[in-house]
Amino acid sequence: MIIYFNKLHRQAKQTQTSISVALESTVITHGLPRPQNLQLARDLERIAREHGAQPATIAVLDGEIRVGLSEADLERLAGEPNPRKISRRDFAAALTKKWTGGTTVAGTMFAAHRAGIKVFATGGIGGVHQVETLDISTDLQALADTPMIVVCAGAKAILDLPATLEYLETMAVPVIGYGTDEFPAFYSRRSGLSVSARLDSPEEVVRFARAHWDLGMKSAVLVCQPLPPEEEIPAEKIDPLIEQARREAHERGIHGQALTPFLLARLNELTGGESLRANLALLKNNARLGAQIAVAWAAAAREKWA
Ligand code: PSU
Ligand code: MN
Repeated sequence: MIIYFNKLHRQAKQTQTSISVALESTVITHGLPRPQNLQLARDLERIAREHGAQPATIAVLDGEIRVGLSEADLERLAGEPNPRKISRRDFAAALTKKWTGGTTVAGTMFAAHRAGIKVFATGGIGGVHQVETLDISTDLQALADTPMIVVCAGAKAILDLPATLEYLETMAVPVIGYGTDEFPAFYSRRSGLSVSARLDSPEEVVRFARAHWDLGMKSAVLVCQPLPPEEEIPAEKIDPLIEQARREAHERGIHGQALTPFLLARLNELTGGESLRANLALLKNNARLGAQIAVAWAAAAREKWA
């Protein structure tokens, strides 16, 4: 397997103590419009650094799995005319066919885990879609079998949230409310659904994850942070628009990999850009928390091996 690490991430693998936070790239290639996508990619890296962590944006460029991108790589990815959306099953195709594309939550976890990175920040995870056919994101399976801390703002109401949470329970993935007892619903801070535990600081998250893995668990720890209150879109406003976007996807026969990007883009139109602003704000919020958790993780590791 070919995984190209930049120098810092090679060190990360060797020492296990360097402070890295993984960032996904499907959000750059498929989740956000241009030029906001490139600006966001840069902002997330800057925020991670400002909070003491080394950002590792993960993507596939010309069939090479890259953990840590240069500024030129970011620019290229954000402007790529026909980028692929690369999830776990797609890596062999990406390598042999020399694809360029963004890695999903599941794809990013695959590469980050192999690079020895413990913490990953994203916007929203994929989940169980509300469609007639079976559509369950591989993100859920990746969370089931990859021991990493994943920071998100929950899953958005384009998904079947109760079914998504049931699946995570079946797969033994702890769903942590960060500063909340409720599962956040991406654009909304609340969903009426419970998390499995509440934690209130990066140090608590690290202690929890260590306990989870010391018990021999193989699953991820999913840390769900509600978006900032001033960015929230009330459920009464967003839910009917989500319903409309879903109906349109159905009418136009959009399904599979294309479904999530279509729903995100359509919601942005229907909300006049409000959903995009919320999305950008929560991504930044999560990059900050991811960096803080990575710093706390490294401090705990140093203590252990001192
Ligand atoms: N949620 C978002 N924005 C995104 C995605 C999810 O708010 O861009 C992306 C993530 O990369 C996630 C993927 O892993 O969509 C899920 O796609 P699917 O439902 O096809 O598994
Ligand atoms: Mn799907």
